[in-house]
Amino acid sequence: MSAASGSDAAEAAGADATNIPDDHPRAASLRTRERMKAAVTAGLVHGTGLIAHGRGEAFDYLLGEQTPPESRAAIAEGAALLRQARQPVLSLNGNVVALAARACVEVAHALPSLRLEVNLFHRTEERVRRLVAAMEEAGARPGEVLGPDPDHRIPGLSSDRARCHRAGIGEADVVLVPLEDGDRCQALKAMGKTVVTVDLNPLSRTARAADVTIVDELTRVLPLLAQALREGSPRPPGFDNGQNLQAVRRRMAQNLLQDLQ
Ligand code: PTJ
Repeated sequence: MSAASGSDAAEAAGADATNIPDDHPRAASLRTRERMKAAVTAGLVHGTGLIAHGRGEAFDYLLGEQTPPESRAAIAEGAALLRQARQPVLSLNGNVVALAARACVEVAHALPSLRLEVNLFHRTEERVRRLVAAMEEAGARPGEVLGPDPDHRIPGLSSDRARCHRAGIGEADVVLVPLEDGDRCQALKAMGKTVVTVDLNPLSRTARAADVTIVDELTRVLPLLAQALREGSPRPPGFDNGQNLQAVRRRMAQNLLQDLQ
């Protein structure tokens, strides 16, 4: 499959791969799984991205598969920080592009100062090129997505994720890093940056280290975030990330304990 085929091709391959009946109670979730599998075949998602996706699904069960009020508050806070930023950046990995390329473009176009940058843990130049092509196929302007030919490093990170662009993550003051793998969040914080993350796991190192953690499913978050960026929603008074995370954990625990119908 050519690099230019991108996530639409992954979607098409996924849709063809299995016949999931519309009336299956988990049809939407099963289709997303097929899309992720196809995105691995298309060279967009790393194999371990499927494991990350499964972990996300498990936490989404605990959340009740809907956006809770705590996440709405975190989205409003994150949007306010991004709007105030001198140089905001949305960091893209394989899972993020496969799940939500168009929604990421929508977020970028809702805040024209925001830069898009592909930054990978399991970096290969081929996968970076494919992900940039998938973003362009989803509506990003040619050259809008940084990623190939990085000219900067995040200090204190030994993984390939350190390789980034000075004009993107390097000089960013606020970085939105969805589906993050932990150590980079701490490295970005050590550089003095403000980190906003989207992570269904409220216990993860990223969730606890970020300035704003949106505990919710990425494809539910991005349209709400784009709307908040466009409308300039007010900042929630006294937002505290630690308290917000605790409230989400409590909500998950209550969901686990409640009697099922
Ligand atoms: O494309 P690469 O090479 O940069 O690799 C990307 C992955 C995702 C493989 C890498 O960053 C990784 O291994 O991440 P982790 O450590 O598994 O963390 C991903 C986090 O995202 C986990 O805490 C999941 O619960 C969460 N997550 C998974 N899917 C979603 C999600 N959060 C929100 N929405 C989702 N759809």
